[in-house]
Amino acid sequence: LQAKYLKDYSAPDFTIDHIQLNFDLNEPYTYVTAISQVVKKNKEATRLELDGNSLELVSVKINNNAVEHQILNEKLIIQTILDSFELEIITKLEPGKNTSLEGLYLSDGAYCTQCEAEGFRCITYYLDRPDVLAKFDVRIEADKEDFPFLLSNGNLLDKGELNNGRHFASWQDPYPKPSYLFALVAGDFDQLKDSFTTRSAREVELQVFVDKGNLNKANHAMASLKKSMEWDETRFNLEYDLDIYMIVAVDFFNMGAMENKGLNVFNTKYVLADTESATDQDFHGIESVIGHEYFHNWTGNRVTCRDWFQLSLKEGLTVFRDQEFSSDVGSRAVNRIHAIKVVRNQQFAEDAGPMAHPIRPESVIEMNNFYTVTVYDKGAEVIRMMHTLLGETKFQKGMELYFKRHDGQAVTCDDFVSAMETASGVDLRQFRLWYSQAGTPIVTVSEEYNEQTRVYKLVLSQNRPTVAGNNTEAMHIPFDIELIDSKGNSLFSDVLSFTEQQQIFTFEGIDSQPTASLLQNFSAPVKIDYEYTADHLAHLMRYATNEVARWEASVSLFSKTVWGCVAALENGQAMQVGSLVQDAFRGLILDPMLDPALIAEVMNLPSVSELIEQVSTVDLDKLLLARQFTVDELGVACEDELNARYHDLKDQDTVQARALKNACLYWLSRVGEQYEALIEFQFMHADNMTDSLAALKAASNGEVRCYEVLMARFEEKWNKTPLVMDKWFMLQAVDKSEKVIDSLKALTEHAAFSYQNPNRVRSLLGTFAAANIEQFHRADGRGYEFITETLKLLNGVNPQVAARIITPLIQFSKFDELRQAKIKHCLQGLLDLPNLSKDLYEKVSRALS
Ligand code: BAL
Ligand code: ZN
Repeated sequence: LQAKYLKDYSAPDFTIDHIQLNFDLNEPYTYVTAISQVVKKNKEATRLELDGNSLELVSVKINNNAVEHQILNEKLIIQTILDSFELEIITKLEPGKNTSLEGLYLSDGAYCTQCEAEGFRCITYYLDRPDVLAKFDVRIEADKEDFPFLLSNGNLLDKGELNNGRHFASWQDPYPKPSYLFALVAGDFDQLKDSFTTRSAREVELQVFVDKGNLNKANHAMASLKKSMEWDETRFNLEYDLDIYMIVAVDFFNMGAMENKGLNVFNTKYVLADTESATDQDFHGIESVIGHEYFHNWTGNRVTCRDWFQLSLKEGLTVFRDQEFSSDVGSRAVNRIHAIKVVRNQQFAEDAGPMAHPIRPESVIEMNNFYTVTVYDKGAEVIRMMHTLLGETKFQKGMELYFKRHDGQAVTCDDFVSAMETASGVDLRQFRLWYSQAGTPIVTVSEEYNEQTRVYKLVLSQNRPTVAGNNTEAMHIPFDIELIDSKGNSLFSDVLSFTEQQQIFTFEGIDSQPTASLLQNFSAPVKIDYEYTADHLAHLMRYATNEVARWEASVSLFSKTVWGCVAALENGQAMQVGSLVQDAFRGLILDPMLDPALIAEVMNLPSVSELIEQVSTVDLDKLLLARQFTVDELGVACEDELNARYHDLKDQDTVQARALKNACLYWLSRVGEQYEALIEFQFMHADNMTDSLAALKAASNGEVRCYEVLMARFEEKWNKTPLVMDKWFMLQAVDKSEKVIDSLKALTEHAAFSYQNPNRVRSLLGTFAAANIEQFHRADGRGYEFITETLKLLNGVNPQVAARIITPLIQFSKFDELRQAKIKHCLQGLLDLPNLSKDLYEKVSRALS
């Protein structure tokens, strides 16, 4: 299997400026006729090579005449001396058998497509690369009764009846686009309609399509879409450009959603919601993903990527935009904390594992493996750093110039940075290293205070991991700090421009040793190496001006306590959670000035995997004991405060109140048996999914006796609602008891479970691997074996989903030798599979090399 390299990029020899696509949708066979207008770009070229994947070719014609051709390594090759010509290709597909959910497939009786990154080549032979932009005309024919809606990109031109109960629709997209943005949907849906008037007074028709019977669950998605459209006009000065915007929710989908021009296809998880069946977190997720896909219309569709190595050009930027959207319409601090956790928890782990890559990767075997937290979330942090360095006004000037220069083009990450640089006048030459350098830099901090001169010095030095083939020059790190005096007054607050290997920052007129709040707001995706004292952190928890910095201090204080307990275990001493730590958390729970949702974030203590990210090797068994001990001690110490806050909030109907109330319940669940009744009461009387699910989670966490009964009631009520069953499957997957693997095996036979549905697989099996640290990493290796068996099965069903679920199995470098040996044995078993997919091959071979 051959890797592709960024350095080998060359512009295409031929391009296609128009394509007419005709779909004759039928089971078992669907015929696709593609008529492309091909234009030679490189005068020397005589060989047209079209991409294909698992296609059955029916015929090929040039200018209406059959033409000689060859199929080599899935590519269709035609020799030609013509400068421009019409190419007609007919292919025969079997959508009903397509379980990979790439290209054209059936999802619960509806046809739909997924073409990003390279799925269009599963539909027809084509120049399937993002720098070939064509205008698409699409005609769809299907049975009218089973598929009353026939949808594609752009505007509806025509529709009508045909013989034999069939009908057709013709669509035209006026904007040239790469093939990855093509979409087709045909099915029977409920349709929610609305409209949006843009600020230049154009009326846009909005339509959300959902499975029959779900219309009442589409309102939040529609409201989110309108909010997104308005926000993009206000904050980014960007207006929608077609007369219609459609969103279709499908149950079988590999990703969260897809930004196809004018016709977004969504995973039902990010569309369907009502308070009875969806949590506050689900509502938030929907708003943010609807926003994300909508924002792609400019950052991704109007200006797209030259090649797939540039994926972060559209994804990093669009994640940044969706984060800003969520922060402008909701709590900025809470949204920032969520984003920081994703990077610290998942991206740092990726950077430390075999799949480490820069946000602009340099080599790829399977592109689907690079829709990663690095490209997306670290990519968004890189955009955020530019925003920090430039400020909002100059950043927006940069965006304006970017669109002025590149609207309608396929460009590179460097084109984006250049636009930012030219428009702002800020030198970003050194900053560009963030695009080419993989790994997480570590910033070591030391300080000096001189009472006589009243000078305080902060010494920063940066260490960058060596990742093969990457340079290790000093990077430009925006380093946000605050200095606070002993009374809690702020002495200094600004972003330091840290650009050298080692740099000393001097502050004059400082009357006493200050407490430093470092890397505030996570101003760069780096780790900090600094010996905080518990007093220092408790001081920051109380006095840091920045709310995120206060949360940050609590994370560090908790982590320090846990690692202190691990050290005690190693030295044969008793574990301890000091009174300072207890007081800090106690004070916080009752703080009347803080947003309850923010307190809930603090109480949502760092998970085992977050803690593992803080060290280079880990004794997992000791860490599990130490963390649980710390949590339990804090629960007991704060019992009165938790109880008081719970009862104070229990009847308040806001997202923030529910978040804190349920955090209190979660902590209380392990304090004593007396809280079982409270958990049960909340479950039985909840009128919304947030509270029901929180009660179940507390019951599971507290291992209370009624847990099984509550789970059974929940199942009975929701077994016909797949998205809610996913929540139930997730709870099953994090069961910490020894019997969990046997239970999960049995649950794969559950009527609501299917290996073919990515949401089900991710909830039951993905959650086990990613979130049940105790049982996945059990010392006898059964957790690894169970997931390996699952992966062998999924390899043949849906390679993309398999390659997502394998992540925890390849991130093993911090564990003990025994566990590593067991994992490697499992990975070798996968590598030996005769039909191993490219997706799994790339990850397994990197892990074993
Ligand atoms: N482009 C793939 C899905 C997304 O990032 O929006
Ligand atoms: Zn995206």
